[in-house]
Amino acid sequence: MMWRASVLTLFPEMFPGPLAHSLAGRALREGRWSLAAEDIRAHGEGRHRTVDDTPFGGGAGMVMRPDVVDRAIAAAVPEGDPRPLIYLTPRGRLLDQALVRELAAGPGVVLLCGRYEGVDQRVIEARAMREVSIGDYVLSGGEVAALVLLDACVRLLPGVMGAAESAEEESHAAGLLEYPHYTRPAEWQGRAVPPVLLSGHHAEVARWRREQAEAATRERRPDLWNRPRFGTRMDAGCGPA
Ligand code: 6GU
Repeated sequence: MMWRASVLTLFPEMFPGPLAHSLAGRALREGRWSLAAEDIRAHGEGRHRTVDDTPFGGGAGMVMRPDVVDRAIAAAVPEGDPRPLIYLTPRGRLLDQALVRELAAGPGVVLLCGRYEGVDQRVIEARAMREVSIGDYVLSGGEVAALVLLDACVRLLPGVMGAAESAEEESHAAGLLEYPHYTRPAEWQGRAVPPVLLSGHHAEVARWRREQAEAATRERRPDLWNRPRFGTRMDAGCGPA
């Protein structure tokens, strides 16, 4: 079965957007995944197709109505659809490569993009949505976050990516940042490529890359560096049975 994505949004014209290009776009044309955008506005209330209202308890901004959002979901998702329903919100759990792998391995996703101050919490609970954030900063809506999540999932689908990128994936999955990359010319604006990369000593190249990856991770991402990493001698016997 094809991996299927449905996106509920007030801005359906933002999809597929960048996902029509490059790797994801080719995979979309090849039928390795599908994308459907559902316009939440089509399920709005009254002649003006109202989708939002002022927050109970007061405060700034507008909140998307639960009845409107629920109708949009009902229109986009048949009864018994096995796909997880994900609400993209800065209140959600952080998206990481483990969640990306889990979602890519399943039947697809249904993504709800909020605008304004957010979505009425009752429809989030009633539909048992998973709340997901892509990072600790605030976007103007969930659409760009949905594009990020889809890009990360689609590149893992069978047949989408080449062998080179597959190998690269393993570095980050192992909890390390990538080593730096170099290509021709061997000298550029007085800057030489690290000589070990021109030496032809494969074991030394591998050791140098490992050291570079570890140094970058230690300096830039102490949160990753201080996390238990499997496949290192330090944690021998501490991994899953
Ligand atoms: Cl999922 N939505 C919005 N609006 N802002 C975000 C986000 C999501 N993730 C990080 N910032």
